[in-house]
Amino acid sequence: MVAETYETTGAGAQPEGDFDAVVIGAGAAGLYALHRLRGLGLSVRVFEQGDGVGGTWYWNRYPGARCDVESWDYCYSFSEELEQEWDWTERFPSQPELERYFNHVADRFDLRRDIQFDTRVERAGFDEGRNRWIIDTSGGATVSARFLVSAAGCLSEVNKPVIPGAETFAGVQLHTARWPDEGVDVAGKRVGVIGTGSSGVQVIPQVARTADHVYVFQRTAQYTVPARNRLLDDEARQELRDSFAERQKFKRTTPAGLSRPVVPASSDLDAAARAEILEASWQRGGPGFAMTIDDILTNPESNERAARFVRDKVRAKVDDQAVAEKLVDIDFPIGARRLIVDIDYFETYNRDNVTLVDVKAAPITEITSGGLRTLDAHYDLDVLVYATGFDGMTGALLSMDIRGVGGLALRDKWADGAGTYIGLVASGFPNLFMITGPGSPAVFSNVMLSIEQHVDWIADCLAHMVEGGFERIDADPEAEARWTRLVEDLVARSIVGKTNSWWTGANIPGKPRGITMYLGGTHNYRAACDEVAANGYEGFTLTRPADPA
Ligand code: N01
Repeated sequence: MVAETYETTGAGAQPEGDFDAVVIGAGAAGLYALHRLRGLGLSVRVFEQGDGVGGTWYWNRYPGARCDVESWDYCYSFSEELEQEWDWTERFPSQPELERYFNHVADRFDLRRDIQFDTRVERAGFDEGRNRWIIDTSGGATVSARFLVSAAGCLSEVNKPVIPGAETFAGVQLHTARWPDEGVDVAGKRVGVIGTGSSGVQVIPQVARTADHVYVFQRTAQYTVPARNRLLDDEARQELRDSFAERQKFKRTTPAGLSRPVVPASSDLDAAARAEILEASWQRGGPGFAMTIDDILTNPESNERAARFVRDKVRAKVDDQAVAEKLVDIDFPIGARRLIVDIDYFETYNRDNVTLVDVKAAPITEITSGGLRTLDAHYDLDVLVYATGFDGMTGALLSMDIRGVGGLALRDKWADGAGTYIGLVASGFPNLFMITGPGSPAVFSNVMLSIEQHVDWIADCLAHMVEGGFERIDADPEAEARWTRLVEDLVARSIVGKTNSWWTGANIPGKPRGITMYLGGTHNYRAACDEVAANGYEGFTLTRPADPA
């Protein structure tokens, strides 16, 4: 039967498969969702646009790609056996190691048989007559599912700015998040890199090792702190194994979902004590730097002291002080953008084959067949790397045409901002769940722990529906409005986002501005979600087949 409010564009009007649940994406979230939902006895199909598992760690295979959450936290915790048998080799895991890990998980839990690779979900429309989603895929097939779960990721839709003349470039152009599996040989080549966010800061030192010359096109200087990555030895791994249960329990009580979080020092300190704490944090390395003292993110003076500390460190690392001044010309508080964690980034500017180009002073005007032109110069290039990031939080969801009750498009619902209820559902889109969606802590947390919490909540909700004979769940608009206000209030009270970045949507022309992540801490978020469930799915309307529409 064809939907009353939705017409498929797939090869046939009749669904080619009926599932209890369809999951979009086979990254960390999709894999765990498949495992949990299959465990409920549901029939599940995962559609994945790549030809392998791992999501972020499948796509971002540029040299230097590495996670800035420590390996012992950036992993699943649902299976102690999995944890006990896997050996992390480094403090901060690299892309190849993470890709191996997700492949291991897919094999260990026999997940591949329910994943259809090389297949994108293009459209999904809710059939109100049958309370099912009708889903069109890139392969032309149309399937239906009672439940639709987006595990499409919050940093997966690539942002590649349109620069005049790009199509004329004779060399190789590529985005860090679409780096080819076989790699790119930059030896002896002139390489341009646009962007100095986390991706740019990781890839630049790597390409500089073999390229003839690297031109870094920096528009916004950024705070970046050393990773102090290190190898883990057998003793460290044994200690992690032995502490598994305790760490899993503890990280669920912390704001960022980390088992060894930075515990902020009280701000009641004199200048010397502050400097000592900042120095200790700098030497420890990792992204906790802006959390080291409890007022850095709330008190502008304290924030400026921490920012000055970083700027002075950069000046000490970079030989050419004119270059150093460009690298520290930062006009926003530390922590207002995601803090970058680097390995040898600033040291790279001491190489003869690296040039920093300030494209805030002289913006990029065009790409030519032979390179890139700014207002005041032309740079001859063989390879042009876009380290220009993502359309975060909503990009992947809105790249699909998702239509809810009355044919309402999610794009239209979110035209002025992405409102959700508890970050997991959008009112008017029944039986659709989002993992790391807007209004959830998403990447403002240890995303692996957040993913598990989202999936567990969704799975418990579906089990409740199956047991209770419900076939439709939708959030009440008032509950959604209340949650969205809470998310906005938390953002308003914080220094976080007090500048333009992907966090605020400012990197995408026309995108509504505002942070759509829940900043109240994963422990509080978990409690809020649990309370909704404990109160009989408060804020939702659940419907049985016999109930009037
Ligand atoms: O992207 P970004 P990213 N002309 O948006 C520049 C996660 N991540 O891929 O700031 C010139 O941060 C742009 O300049 P500006 C992590 O959450 C994690 O680096 O807009 N420049 C900026 O410098 C991170 O926050 C890891 O002025 C242009 C850069 O491109 C998120 O992903 C590693 C431009 C984009 O920076 C995104 O990081 C990698 C233009 N037209 C990513 N357009 C780790 O775990 C854009 N830019 C370590």
